This record gives sequence, C-alpha cells and structure tokens, in this order.
Amino acid sequence: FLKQGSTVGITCVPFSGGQPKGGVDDGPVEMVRFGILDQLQGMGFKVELSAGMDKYKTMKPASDPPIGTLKNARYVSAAAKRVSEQVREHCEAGRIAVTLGGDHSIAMGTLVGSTSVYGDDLCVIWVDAHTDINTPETTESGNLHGCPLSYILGLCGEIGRDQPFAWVPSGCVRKDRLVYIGLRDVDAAEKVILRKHGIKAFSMHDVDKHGIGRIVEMAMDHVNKDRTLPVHMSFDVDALDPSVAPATGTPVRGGLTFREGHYICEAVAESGCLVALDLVEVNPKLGDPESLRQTVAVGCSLVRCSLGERLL
Ligand code: B3U
Ligand code: MN
Ligand code: MN
Repeated sequence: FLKQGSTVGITCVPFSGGQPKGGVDDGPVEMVRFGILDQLQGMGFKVELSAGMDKYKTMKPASDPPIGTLKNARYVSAAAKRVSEQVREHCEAGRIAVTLGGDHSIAMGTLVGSTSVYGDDLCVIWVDAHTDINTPETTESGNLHGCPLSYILGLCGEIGRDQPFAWVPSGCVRKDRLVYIGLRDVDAAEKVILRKHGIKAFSMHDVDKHGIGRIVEMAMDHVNKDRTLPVHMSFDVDALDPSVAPATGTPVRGGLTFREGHYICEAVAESGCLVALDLVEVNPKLGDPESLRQTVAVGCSLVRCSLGERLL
C-alpha cells in the first residue's frame, strides 16, 4: 500500500467539539504552518489536500442540547460525517489518507471512511493513553472523544444507534482487528468492555515489560498475522509522555518516550500495510510557546515516520 511515488491525501479537521478545551481545532493549521505538506513532498509523495477545511468551524448547530450525558452530539456527528466522506475519497483514489485533528472524536469519521473502502479487512492500531471506547451509556464526562470506538465496533445501546449517529455503520471494524498501544488511563466501565469483548490491549506496563519492539510485533501479529491486510493507525499524541508532547488536552504521565512513539510509526511504515493515519489531540493553545513548538514538531515527525521517513 505504501509505495514510493504514492499520493498522500491530507484531511485537516479543525474540530474541538468532542471535548471541552478550545485550541485543539488549531492543531492542523499549526502542523501545516510547521511544514508537514512540504516535508511529505520532500519525501517524494504527491500531496493532495482536501478542500474546505474552514467549513468545520461553521458546522456547529444553533441548538445542540445534551443527549443523555453526551455533549455536542449533533456537532460531532456532522463533522465526523464530513470527515468520513473526505477520507473515503482519498482511500477510493488509492491515496494514503492522513487526517490531522482535531480531537479524537473525528476518528469516528476516519474509520467509517477507510472501512467503506477496505471493508472489515481493515486493521486498527490505536495508540493512546486512553481507550476511547465509552458508550453513550458508560461515559461519565459526556465527551465524545472518549467514545468513538464504541460506535465503530457496534457496542452502543439504543441511544448510540439512533440520531444523530444513525449514519455510522455500527460494527464496521471487527473487534479482533483492533489493538491498543500505550494505555494508562482507562475508565472502570471501559475495562469491563475490553474484557467482555476480548479486545487486545497493550498498556504502558506491557511496554515496560516487553520493550516497544516486541509490543509492536505482538500487536501486528494479533491483527495482521501475515502482514497482508490494510492498516489504519489512529495516533493520539497524548500516548506520548507529557514531557515529549505537553500541548494536549488530557496529558497523563508515564507515557511513551520520543523514541517509543517513533518506533511504532517506523515499524508500521516498514510493514508496508498503512492505508490511513490519524494524528490527533495536538492543542497549540495549551502551555507555553516552547511546549507548542515541541508538540507540533513531534506530531509532524510521527506523520513522516509513519510514511516511511528513514533514519539512515
Ligand atoms: N475516559 C475519559 C477520559 C478521556 C478519554 N479520552 C480522553 N480523555 N482524552 C472520558 O472522558 O471518556
Ligand atoms: Mn484518544
Ligand atoms: Mn488520549
């Protein structure tokens, strides 16, 4: 899938409605300002940018009252639906779909987009401090960036399948084709969901125990034994330790080192299976200018490594 001279289809999603902190909607523009488009061109890719990124800012409905505990459900739904269409276009055209967020609720859209083309062959590597698998019934915060996978895997009860999310093909990703790396802040109800459905997860404890090399190999073995299936990696920058990526909404200490984060991306690139990548939760408004620069730089660097930038 990842070939020299391939085209990368970039979707910028300046969206923050899946959580309460402003600023994460400036993530994509800061990464573009840092030069991610030129950097990918410099690596030999053709780069195609989805049009109309400013439209996301105008999609907020006039009225969006809570649905149960869920906040901004109509806004999140509308944005994610548009993301799904833009990602689908890139995948249909055979481009590697790179989505720059924005908060992680937009992955509801990226995964609907990629599975609409690759079907249930699609494997998902979710790199995050969090599992983002709360259902509308279990979420305590009501923030939809903590919920996208419950919709995608088809784990929601009634509310989740109803409006405004009725457009999400519930169960479009198979539970045995999802694997997590980097977990260290998982709600009690989410732990129950992981156990009940036998979802494979590597926490920071596992990374410490086995080393990142073994972890990525075990993760790949779980979802993609023969290394022939398409892979969608959804990388939440808060998977990295806050000392490496401080400018993010919900930093949790004890995260991946700079090298561990990059190693995951390099190994996924090396597999040659990557068809889609999300890089989310960069919030340039949090922290001092140096935290901002550092986090934006590491975000761009993870994208380049996932697309095969080599050290030597
Ligand atoms: N699990 C909590 C916290 C959380 C999830 N994702 C982030 N934070 N970034 C929740 O709100 O669902
Ligand atoms: Mn996340
Ligand atoms: Mn997270």
